[in-house]
Amino acid sequence: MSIVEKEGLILSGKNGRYTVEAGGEAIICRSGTRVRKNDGKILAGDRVIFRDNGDGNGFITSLLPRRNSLTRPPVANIDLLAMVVAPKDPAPYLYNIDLLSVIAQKNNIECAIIISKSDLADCANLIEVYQKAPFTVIETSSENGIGVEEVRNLLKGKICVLCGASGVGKSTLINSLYPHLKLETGSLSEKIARGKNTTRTTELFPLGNGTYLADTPGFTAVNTELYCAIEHKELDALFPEFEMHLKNCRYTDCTHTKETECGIADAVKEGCIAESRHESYKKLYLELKSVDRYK
Ligand SMILES: Nc1nc2c(ncn2[C@@H]2O[C@H](COP(=O)(O)OP(=O)(O)OP(=O)(O)O)[C@@H](O)[C@H]2O)c(=O)[nH]1
Ligand SMILES: [Mg+2]
Ligand SMILES: [Zn+2]
Repeated sequence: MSIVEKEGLILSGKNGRYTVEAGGEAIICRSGTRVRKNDGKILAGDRVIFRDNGDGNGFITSLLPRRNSLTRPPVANIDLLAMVVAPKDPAPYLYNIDLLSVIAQKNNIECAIIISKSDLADCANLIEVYQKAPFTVIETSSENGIGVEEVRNLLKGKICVLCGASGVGKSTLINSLYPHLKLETGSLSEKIARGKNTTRTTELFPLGNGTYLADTPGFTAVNTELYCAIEHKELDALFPEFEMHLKNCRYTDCTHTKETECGIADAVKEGCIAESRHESYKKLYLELKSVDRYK
């Protein structure tokens, strides 16, 4: 059998074995240490050149340039980062969502907010916060099917990543979108008892017509591990809703943390910017500033 070089997409990888999709087929590949040494880790979403043995196996010979990549969750070439947040069980911790949105903005990745478990509590407040951001916001419930079609439309033709705290219902939502996947899900009490996520690896599912969706393990905490080297001075540009108000700051070097005559603080008072977003900004600004000092 002749060996051909092909281009493919990494769906998942474990212990040096990667599942590569090419022409609608999944090929199990190993990779040369040279590929990993030169280019770093191979991630789900990476495009690669591989030698197809023709028997379902192959060998990755090179990694093609990336448009973007994240280390947590580890995915490359992302079109859409969909952040899932529930009104309760678990309670929303918006700082983590805002931190993820900043990382997405820095990497030029479109952001959306998916509110899950809308059957459990009123979501009006969460919707308002993120519509002002301004992100696409979709209210969903896997319990009664609300919003599922809207999410399906949002994902169409894109490489998408679902992320959010453990237990918000990412895998359950993927199962209601694409029941054939039958992903493992788990109750909060089971997760707490095991101290573990139900989803433990990041995997990209091919859903046809150029749509790919990654389920990721939920985070219990996102620390400001500087996965994408954000400088505190550029942080205001990574909150898109701040932009039109920056001109109203009295001082050109306004940090929007404590100054008087600050356009951002005024916009919060007027209800144009959500207070929680400004709180996240201030917290992250101080954290990044303390890190920058030691650089
Ligand atoms: N009431 C209600 N419960 C839901 C909904 N979606 C998911 N759940 C429940 O929430 C629990 C957690 O769901 P998972 O889908 O495992 O959550 P996950 O975000 O994938 O969690 P990790 O994989 O640990 O990150 C399960 O018990 C689900 O049945 C929903 O829309 N409404
Ligand atoms: Mg899961
Ligand atoms: Zn200001």
